[in-house]
Amino acid sequence: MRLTDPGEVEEAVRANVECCEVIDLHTHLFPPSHGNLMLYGIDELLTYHYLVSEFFMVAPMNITKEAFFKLSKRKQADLIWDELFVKRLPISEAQLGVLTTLQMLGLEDYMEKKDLDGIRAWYAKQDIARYAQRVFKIAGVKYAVMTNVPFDENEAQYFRDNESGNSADQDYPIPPFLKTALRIDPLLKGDWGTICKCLTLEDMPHTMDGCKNYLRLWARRIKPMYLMASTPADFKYGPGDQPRNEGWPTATQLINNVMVVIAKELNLPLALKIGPWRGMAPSLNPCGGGDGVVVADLKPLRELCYNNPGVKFLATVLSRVNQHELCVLAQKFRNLHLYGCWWYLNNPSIIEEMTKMRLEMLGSAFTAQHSDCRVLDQLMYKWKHSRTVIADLLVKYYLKLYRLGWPLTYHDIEKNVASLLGGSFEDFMRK
Ligand code: FIX
Ligand code: ZN
Repeated sequence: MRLTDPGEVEEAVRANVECCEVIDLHTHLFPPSHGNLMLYGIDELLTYHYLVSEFFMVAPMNITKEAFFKLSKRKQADLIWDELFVKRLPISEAQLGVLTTLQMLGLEDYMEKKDLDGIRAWYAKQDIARYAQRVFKIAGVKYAVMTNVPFDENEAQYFRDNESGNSADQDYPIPPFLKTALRIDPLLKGDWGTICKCLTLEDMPHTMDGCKNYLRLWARRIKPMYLMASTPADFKYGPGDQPRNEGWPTATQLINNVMVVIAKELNLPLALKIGPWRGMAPSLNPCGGGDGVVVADLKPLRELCYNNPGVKFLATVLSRVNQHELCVLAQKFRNLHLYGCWWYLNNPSIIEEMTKMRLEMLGSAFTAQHSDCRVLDQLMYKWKHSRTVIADLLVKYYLKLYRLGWPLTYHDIEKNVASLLGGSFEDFMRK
């Protein structure tokens, strides 16, 4: 039925953005069956690498990073709680995120008393499998795509025996709310050393063919939704690219002769994550927080899309400066789909700016957000915070349509919101 006044439009938008079951197309979550890899709970929330970095901005100088990283998770969490939540008002996005999470779990009483041990005791009573389901339900996430790194033995061990790729055959089935993605950064890095070590583990020759067989094997094992890789800060593609070591293939050769070939053969999209500067602040590397950002050269993305019309690319770019250029690329190449506000961009003010730009340049043919969660519980706050910004924006955009006299129905809004929060991604994957 047609919506007949601005109030109805606004109500329809807010209700749909709040209730839409989203697809989270990039996270670092794991299922409960993957042991310690699955992070959840208050100590993990407090020691999220975003918060560790913020902690060291204000921590007393006598707490060295070396000493801090030797402490147990619990002790690290105590220090962070004390400096960021007790001594100061927790107003950064990552700090507010912890509070939103506690509120969404109904733990306001503990929060009001700043009772960290009470929160810990609450968590200790949870059954992890049931809790995981509950978090997905509260967050309104239909499924989240994991990041599965075959080059990391800690992770690989959980998939190694699963040649058939049929989750029903596994001792530890992956729950339906988690999907796999095969992460292959060493190829984009031209890191032949790491690749060779892993080829040896699988008894495969140190050749391009060996490398292709390695990816085929891992694709059979984990049945990924897509292949994914992140660029190094000094990424070069094409003529200027040099091998990292004498006798090694270049990143360009690995991309052209292995990555793209396998993506085509297995009909898997390539998700490219462009713009981090890995290990920029090495002393923060132990918590995963040492990475910075660079303004990237997007010519390689253009070349890849242009030269491989038969391969689909998903892309997200870390620098704010690159966002406009990325939108132009997405408008021109129908094999390119943009997703999310990644990492340093996942802040309300920047989500607002980027989503506006994308709506204006791409309509609804993009995916507005992904969470990048490392800790299960973060799904709740990251999606809640994003939904708030997206709803405020969409009210304005749909009201423009309404004021122009376009016949808007509740169903139109429901469909459009679903597109922006995962539907466009699924359409792109199907096309
Ligand atoms: O490369 C990535 O997937 C990044 O998202 C992570 O490495 C990063 O540490 C992160 O957690 C960002 O949110
Ligand atoms: Zn990530």
